[in-house]
Amino acid sequence: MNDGGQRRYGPLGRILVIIPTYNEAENIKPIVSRVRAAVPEADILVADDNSPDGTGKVADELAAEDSQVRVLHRKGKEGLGAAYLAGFRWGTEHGYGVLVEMDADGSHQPEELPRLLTALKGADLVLGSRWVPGGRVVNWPKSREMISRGGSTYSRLLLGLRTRDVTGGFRAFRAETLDGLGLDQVASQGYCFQVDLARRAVEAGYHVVEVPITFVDREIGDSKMSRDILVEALWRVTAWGVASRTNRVLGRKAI
Ligand SMILES: Nc1nc2c(ncn2[C@@H]2O[C@H](COP(=O)(O)OP(=O)(O)O)[C@@H](O)[C@H]2O)c(=O)[nH]1
Ligand SMILES: [Mg+2]
Repeated sequence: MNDGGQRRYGPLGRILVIIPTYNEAENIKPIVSRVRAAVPEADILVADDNSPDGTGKVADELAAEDSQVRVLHRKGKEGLGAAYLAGFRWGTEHGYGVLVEMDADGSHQPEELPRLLTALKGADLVLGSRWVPGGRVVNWPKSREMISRGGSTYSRLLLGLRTRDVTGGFRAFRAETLDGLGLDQVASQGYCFQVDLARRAVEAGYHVVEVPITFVDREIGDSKMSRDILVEALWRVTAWGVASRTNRVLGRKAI
């Protein structure tokens, strides 16, 4: 918990990098090898939603060659949130002390992961952040940048968060932090999953640190961002904002 920086943090323990995939057959090999090179001690869990393009099969081939690569085969496309929840469950059951979220498409650069892990030595949760000084985006269409910045600003205002990048998906959690987030109650499926976890961490009083990252737009494959995902994010964030304000007025604890 955050007690003004006085807390002494324990060692990080074993690291699991969870990579959710849906149709990332061409991206998965390069990203796995970059993670292995950047953080050789970390294990990797690919959480694939039965991608029609055969990503799961490519991941199986990688796992067959390297005992530090594992694959979680899920039965169908259930969204980013559900894939991460399954990955977190697998990771905590297998005794990992650190669980990392990272996209498969190269937008999150594995070479920046050591900086996130260093910051986690003195934090409960580290967010890779595009919107703090030193953070930036490369090759992202202006429209996507507007949606992302707008989503962060809207979430920050409604939920009273001080973190700048609330929607990003390059993060490192201590396992104890995940234990305290009430993951059983998380219903968010799409990208608002990231907002949901960030607000839960802040509300639980965890020490959340942002580390600047350079986010590079994917070169291969398609984004899974959709209108449905945006609509889900908008209504959920609005509902959380209204609920936390109402609870504050009534003196109840928000969930
Ligand atoms: N397992 C799983 N992975 C997903 C799903 N939706 C997106 N992803 C993965 O989540 C990561 C981020 O998605 P991406 O399409 O790059 O989103 P964008 O960067 O916001 O355009 C990528 O690694 C995707 O393959 C899903 O429904 N299931
Ligand atoms: Mg992407």
